[in-house]
Amino acid sequence: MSNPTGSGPDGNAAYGHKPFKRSTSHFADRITADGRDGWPVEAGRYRLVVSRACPWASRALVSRRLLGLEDALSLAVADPIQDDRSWRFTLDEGGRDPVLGISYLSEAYEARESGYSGGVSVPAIVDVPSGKLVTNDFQQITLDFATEWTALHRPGAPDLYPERLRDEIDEVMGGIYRDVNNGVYRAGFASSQDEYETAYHDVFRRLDLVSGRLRNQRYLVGETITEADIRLFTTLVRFDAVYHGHFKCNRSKLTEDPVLWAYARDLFQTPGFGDTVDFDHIKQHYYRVHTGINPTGIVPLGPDLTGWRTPHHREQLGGRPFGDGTPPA
Ligand SMILES: N[C@@H](CCC(=O)N[C@@H](CS)C(=O)NCC(=O)O)C(=O)O
Repeated sequence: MSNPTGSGPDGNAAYGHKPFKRSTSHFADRITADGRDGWPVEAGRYRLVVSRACPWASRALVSRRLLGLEDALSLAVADPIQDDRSWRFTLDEGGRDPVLGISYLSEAYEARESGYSGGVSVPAIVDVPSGKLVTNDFQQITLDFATEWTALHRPGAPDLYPERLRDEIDEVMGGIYRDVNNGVYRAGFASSQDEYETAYHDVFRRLDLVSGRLRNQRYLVGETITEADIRLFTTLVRFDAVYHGHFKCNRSKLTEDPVLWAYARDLFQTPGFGDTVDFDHIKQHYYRVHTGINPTGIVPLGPDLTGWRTPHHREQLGGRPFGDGTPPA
């Protein structure tokens, strides 16, 4: 398939000699308890559209599971391979999302803004009655799940963004976003040697720092799982499968850092994390869609995934994964 996402924020647009730059989200309305942007939190009203390949969308998948929002917020899963009209619902019967009745996510963008010609990205939340896109603001969506959707949380839902820890969580997430979540993309889509090397060093400098931080504490901030862990997890779980080879972040594999590998396994084995991961979708997307960096479209068979289920022993560090709450079913 040739360059289906040439103009997308996550596509092959980096070829030229411009540094890779992630576009800012175009639709940043918020769904809030008081509905101040015109979108009140309401059970059954909205549909979350994701690709299981996408790390930014996967944050929303994990957070939705941990908070027990599945009944309140339904889910559409796009085909991991976009075509020239971007994300599509070819996994559904008749190639149509059964709730929204559309074949392409771009139809919800068009319903929101007629003549829209910008990028179409996941995660996206669509208003079911009107079919309009509400938001594709991946940085805000999960924070709002944690703080605005509270009336619809399951009993025992954890507090993923505790007020007293927000400054620390924001600071940790800031470094992780810049150097790791987005750093791997800067390395992978670099169009010059210098740009690649800078990104490569950023990735591993930050991972080394994070590994040091996690040596004696089970989670990134405080004693419990927070938004910061979700955001680090979605990159770590893709690391050996795609970022190490495809994005050339190959100083070391996740499995070669005993601390980070145990931390990632701990989360993977926690209900709400590993059960949202689809390694096949991940590999199909990256290796087949980014034809600029993998022109043959050949999808590697490895790595061996059996290690993800092996004991991690991180419970010895203490910590209370869900605080006073409970794991999701
Ligand atoms: N919404 C954000 C980030 C989310 C994002 O980049 N998602 C990717 C998938 S991982 C995407 O949908 N890219 C559009 C495309 O590939 O066509 C953005 O605009 O940069």
